[in-house]
Amino acid sequence: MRKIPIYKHPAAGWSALISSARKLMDYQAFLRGSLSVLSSNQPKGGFDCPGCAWPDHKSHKALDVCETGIKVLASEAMSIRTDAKFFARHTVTELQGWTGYELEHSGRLSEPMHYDAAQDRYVPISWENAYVRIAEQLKKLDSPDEAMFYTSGRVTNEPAFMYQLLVRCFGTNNLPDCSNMCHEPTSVMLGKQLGLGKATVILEDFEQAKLIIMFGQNPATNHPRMLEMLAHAHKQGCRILSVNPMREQGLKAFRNPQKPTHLLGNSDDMVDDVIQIQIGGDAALLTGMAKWLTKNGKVNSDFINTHTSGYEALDTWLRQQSWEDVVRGCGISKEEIISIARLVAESPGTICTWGMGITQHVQGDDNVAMITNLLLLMGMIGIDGGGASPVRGHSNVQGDRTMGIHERPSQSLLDSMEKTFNHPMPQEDGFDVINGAKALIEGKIKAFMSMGGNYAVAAPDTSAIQQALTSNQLNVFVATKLNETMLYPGVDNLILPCVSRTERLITTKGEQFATIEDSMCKIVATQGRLNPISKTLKSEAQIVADIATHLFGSESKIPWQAMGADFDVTRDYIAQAIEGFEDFNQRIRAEDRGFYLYHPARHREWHTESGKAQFEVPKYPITYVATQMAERTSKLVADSKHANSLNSDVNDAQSISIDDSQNQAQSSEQAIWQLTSVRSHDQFNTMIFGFQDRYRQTDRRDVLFMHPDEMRRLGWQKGDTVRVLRQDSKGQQRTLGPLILTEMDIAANAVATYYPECNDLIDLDTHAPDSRIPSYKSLTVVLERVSADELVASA
Ligand SMILES: Nc1nc2c(c(=O)[nH]1)N[C@H]1C(S)=C(S)[C@@H](COP(=O)(O)OP(=O)(O)OC[C@H]3O[C@@H](n4cnc5c(=O)[nH]c(N)nc54)[C@H](O)[C@@H]3O)O[C@H]1N2
Ligand SMILES: Nc1nc2c(c(=O)[nH]1)N[C@H]1C(S)=C(S)[C@@H](COP(=O)(O)OP(=O)(O)OC[C@H]3O[C@@H](n4cnc5c(=O)[nH]c(N)nc54)[C@H](O)[C@@H]3O)O[C@H]1N2
Ligand SMILES: [Mo]
Repeated sequence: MRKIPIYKHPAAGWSALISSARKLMDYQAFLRGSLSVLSSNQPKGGFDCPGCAWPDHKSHKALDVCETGIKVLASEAMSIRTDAKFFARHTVTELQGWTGYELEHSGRLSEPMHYDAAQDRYVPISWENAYVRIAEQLKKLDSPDEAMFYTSGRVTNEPAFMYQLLVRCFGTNNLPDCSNMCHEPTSVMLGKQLGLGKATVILEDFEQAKLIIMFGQNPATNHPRMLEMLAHAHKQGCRILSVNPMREQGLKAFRNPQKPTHLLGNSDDMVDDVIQIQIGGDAALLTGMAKWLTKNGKVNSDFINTHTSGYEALDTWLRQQSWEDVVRGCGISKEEIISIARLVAESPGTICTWGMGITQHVQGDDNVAMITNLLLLMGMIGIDGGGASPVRGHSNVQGDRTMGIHERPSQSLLDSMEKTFNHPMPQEDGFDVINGAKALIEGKIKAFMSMGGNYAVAAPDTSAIQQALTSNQLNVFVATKLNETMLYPGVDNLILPCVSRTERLITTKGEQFATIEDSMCKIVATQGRLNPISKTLKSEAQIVADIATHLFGSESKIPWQAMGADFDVTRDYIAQAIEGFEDFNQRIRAEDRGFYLYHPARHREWHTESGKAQFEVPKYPITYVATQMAERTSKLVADSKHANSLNSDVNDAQSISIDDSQNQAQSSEQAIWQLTSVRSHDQFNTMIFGFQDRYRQTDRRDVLFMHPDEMRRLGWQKGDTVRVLRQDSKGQQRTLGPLILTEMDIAANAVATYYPECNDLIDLDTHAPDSRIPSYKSLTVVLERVSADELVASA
C-alpha cells in the first residue's frame, strides 16, 4: 500500500499560530489582531473570542486563544475597507464571479450601501434613507409571513433578543438560523430525551472523565482550544476515542502554546484510537455497543428503573437488529465493537462529544438519539465526569436560541414575551432554513433580512436561492464582510455594516458590554477593545432599534431606542422574559467569569413529556447508507447494461460477454460513494481565509479526498481530475467539479470535499425528518474521471 503523507507536527503550537496569522492578512491587521488576542476570553474587560463556542478555562490563562481564533480576529480587524470606492470599481455582476476568498479579502464593510440597478453597482445611502426603504417595503407586504429574518450565530445575546422581538412584533415567526444547518438534531433530540437541548457537562467534567468518545468532530481544526482539555484528560489516564471515517491528523499530537516545554518540541498524543467507520455508520456502531451492553447485563439498571422511560421498546428493537446489519452499517467488526463497548462498561465516567459528523445526515436525529441512549443505559447523565457534550460551532449560536431566535418557539416563550411587552405574539410556526428556502424559491417570501451569515452559500441549493433573491422586493444584510448572498439583488437591497465583537461599542449611554452563552450553558460578558474601523458603523442592537422605530413609529410602547443604547435596559427585559436570567444585570457583574444557566438534566430532573429521561428507537434502518449505495449500484449496472444492449442493436457484431458485464458491475460498484463535506483551518464556514490545509496536506480547495487503495482499485491516481455526479431527490442530475483526486486515510465508502463549494450538489429535500437538517455529511454520488482532452476542450 502506498503511504499516505502524514502531518507530523503538533497542532496549535505557537509557530502554527503566528505564522498562519502573519500570512493571512496585512501586517497592520495582524498587529491589531494580536493586540486584541491578548484580551480575548479573559476575565473583565476582554471579549469572548468569536472563533467558536468552546468555553474558556476557569484558570484563565494569560493567553487563551488558538489558530481559528486568531484568524477570525484578524479577519475582523482588517484595515482594508469594502467601501464606496470599492463598490464604484466593481459592478455586482463582476463581483458575482469572485470567489469566497476574494470577497473575504475585499475588507470590512464600512458604510451603508444600496443597489442601483441602472449602474449595476452598490452605491452609498444614508442610514436614515436605508431605514425608510426597509420600513416602506415591509409595510407593503400582504402579510408579515412574506418576510423572513435569518440569523447567524455570532450575534450576541442583547441584539439577538431585540431582533426576535422586532420580528415577532412585526408579526411572524419566520426566524430561521444557522442552527437549522448545524446542531438542530442535538437541540431536537436532547430536548425530547433529556428535557433541554444542550450539553449536560461543564468543563470540569472533562477533568474527571475516564473515557471520552468523540463522534464526528475535528477539534484540531475547528475547536483548537478543546485540545488542551483533551491533552490534560489524556495525561490523567482518561481514554480518548475518535469515531470518524477520516483519520484527522491534527488529533495525533498537540503542542500547548501555554507550556514552555511544549515550545521546545514536546507534545501530547491525545487519541488512543480512531474508530474508522463508514460514513453514516454511527447509529449502527452505537446499536452494536448497546446490544452487547444490554445483553451482558452491563447497563445501569438502577438508573434505568428510576429515571428513564422507553427502555423496553429500545431493548426489543436492539434484539431485532442482527450483528450482520450492525457490521454492514458501520464497517467495523463485531470484535472491535465489543471492545469499545467493554471500555464503556468499565468506565465510571464517560463523556460523549459530537459535531457535524453526527448531526448533518438524513439519520442525524437517530445518531443523536443513539448517543443519548448509550449515556442513559450507563447512567451517565447527571454525574460528575460523564455526560453529553455536543460541541457548538458559532460562538453564540446557543445563546441566540435561548434569546428566542427560533422558528418553532415554545408556547411558554411566546406567552412570556407577550406578558413582558404587553404585545400580541404570532402563534404559528415559521420557516426554518429548509422550508424558508423553498418558500423563497416558490415566491412566497418577498422580503429577506439577515443578521449576519451567508444564507445562500451555507444552505443547500445555493444557486437556486441566489436566483430567488433577485425576485424579492427587499433584501437587507446586517454584516461585517461582503459575501455571495449579497450579490443577487432584487428591487431594494441594503447592506448595513455593523460593529464587530472585537470593537468597542460606545453609545450615548457610555461604553456597553454584551453577553454570550458558551457551549456549556455559561453566560459570559464580552467587551470589544479595538476602535471600530469606521465611524459610520452601527451596532446590531442600534440597527434593530432604528428599524423598529421606523416600522412601528411612535405608537410602539417598547422603548427600542433605550434598549439599543443601554444594554442594561435590554438585559432587564431579558431577565423578565427568558427563564433563567433573573437578576441578569447583577449576576453578570457579580462574577468574573459569568454564570451557568440551570440545566435540569444535570440534576436528574427531566422536563420531558413523560417526566423521565426518554430512550428513543431510531427511525431509519441502521443499514440506511449501505442500502442506498447498493440500490444505486444496481441501478447503475442496470442502466449501463441497458445502454449497452441499445448499442448492440445498432451494431450486431457487438455482444456483451459475461466477463464484460462482471467488469461493468465491478467498476460501477466502485464508482458509487458517500460524499462528505469538511472544513479546513483556513476558513471559518463560508469565509475563506486561505487555501491551505496542512493537516490534510493540500494547498487547494478544489480537491476530492479518497483512500489510495480505492484509487488503485479503480485504476485512478492522485492528481487525476474527477467529476462528482448526484441524482437528487427529484431525479435531477447535479454535478460538481472538476476536482483533483487527493490521498487521504478515509473509510472505503467515503470521499470528502470542502464545504461550502459543494452546496449546489445538495437539494432541499435531502434532510432529517424532525430536525430537517440538510444531509451535508452524506450524499450518494457517482464519480467520473474527466479526461485530459475534455479538460483542455473545456478550458
Ligand atoms: N477553523 C474553523 N473553525 C470552526 C469552523 C470553521 O469553519 N473553521 N466552523 C465552526 C462551526 S459553525 C462548526 S458547526 C464547527 C464544526 O466542527 P466539526 O463538527 O468538527 O466540523 P466538520 O469539519 O464539518 O466535520 C467534522 C468531522 O465529521 C467527520 N464525518 C463526516 N461524516 C461522518 C460520519 O458519518 N460519521 C462520523 N462519526 N464522522 C463523520 C469528518 O471527517 C470531520 O472530521 O466548527 C466551528 N469552528
Ligand atoms: N456542505 C456543508 N454546508 C454547511 C455545513 C457543512 O459542514 N457542510 N455547515 C453548516 C453549519 S454548521 C453552519 S453553522 C452554517 C454557517 O452558516 P452562516 O452562519 O450563515 O455562515 P458564515 O460563513 O458563518 O457567515 C459569514 C458571514 O457572517 C457575517 N458576519 C461575521 N461576523 C459578523 C458579526 O459579528 N455580525 C454580523 N451581523 N455579521 C457578521 C459576515 O458578513 C460573513 O460574510 O453553514 C452550514 N452549511
Ligand atoms: Mo455550525
